Amino acid sequence: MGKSFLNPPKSRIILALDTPDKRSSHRVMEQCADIVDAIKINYPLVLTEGLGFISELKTEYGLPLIADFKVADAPVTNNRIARMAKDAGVDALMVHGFIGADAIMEIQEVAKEEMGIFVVTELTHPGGLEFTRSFSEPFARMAAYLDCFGIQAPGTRPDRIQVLRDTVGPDMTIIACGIGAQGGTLETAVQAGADYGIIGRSIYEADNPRQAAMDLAFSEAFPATEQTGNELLKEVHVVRYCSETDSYTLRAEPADEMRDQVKQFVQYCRSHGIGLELTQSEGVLLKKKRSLIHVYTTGSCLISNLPSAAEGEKIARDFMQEVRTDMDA
Ligand code: BMP
Repeated sequence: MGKSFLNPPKSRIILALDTPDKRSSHRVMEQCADIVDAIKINYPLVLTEGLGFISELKTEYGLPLIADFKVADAPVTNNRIARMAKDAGVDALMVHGFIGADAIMEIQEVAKEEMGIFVVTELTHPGGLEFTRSFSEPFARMAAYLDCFGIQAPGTRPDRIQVLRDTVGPDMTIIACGIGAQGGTLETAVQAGADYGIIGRSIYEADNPRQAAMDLAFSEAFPATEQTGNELLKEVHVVRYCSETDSYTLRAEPADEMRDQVKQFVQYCRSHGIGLELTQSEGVLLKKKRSLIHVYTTGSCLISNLPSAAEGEKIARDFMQEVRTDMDA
């Protein structure tokens, strides 16, 4: 495997810093720099603030920086763009796959060992299905053959991430766009084979970008139970954030010593007509304020319709306490 141009994944968030200007960018970065793994910067911000802002961000926050310039031109122009990006201190440059192997190799010549190349494969929006879908596997195969640092994949389509991971093998870095505002989730993207998720609006448009980044971070990095530390819950993590309804879905696993009690509780609810009975294997559905807890017969819980991850964690804890009290009685 070649040089890595990014830090090892922690939160697995690459922040799409698509903020309108320097001031708003610094406001978000000051809150999130210690949570996100890297920054991705796109044309609008660079066109507003200039390439010098890339160096400023790098000096200020010390994070790897990806330039999402989706380079897609004749080699003479691609090379100039790549050189300017490299001189500005960019760590990795995004280029379109459709420019072909020779053009990508020329960009690699410019980048040398100082800048990684991410090849864009399949776009996340519905139009991405029209054309890019048909070519995403050949693009990925080409990127692997040319030994590029990584590929972009659609976080909105985990099944496609899986196909692309199978195509490039285990070592290439996959960054998945479309997490959060476009409907993808970091958990499913990572499970499908992505290394990092690119998240923009769900963080920088949030009232509290820091909290949003913490909530969206990959659960292994910031497990909610680590913060609450209690013997009722083994694990709580966000599995989905819906930007349209601004609501969260969490999965909660009872502590090992609680699991049998939760299983018994499901049977108790079913035999006493409590909650909404689902089929035998699916457990019971319980309404808690404006949220729903789906308690599976295995004891696992899926809590949906939540205004925040913190609220979900509280509901999970209260629920486990209720189970313990009822089952002990
Ligand atoms: P947001 O999380 O706000 O949807 O931002 C996604 C970012 O990823 C944007 O910078 C966008 O240009 C980029 N992106 C994308 O959304 N879909 C793609 O297929 C490729 C992208 O680079």
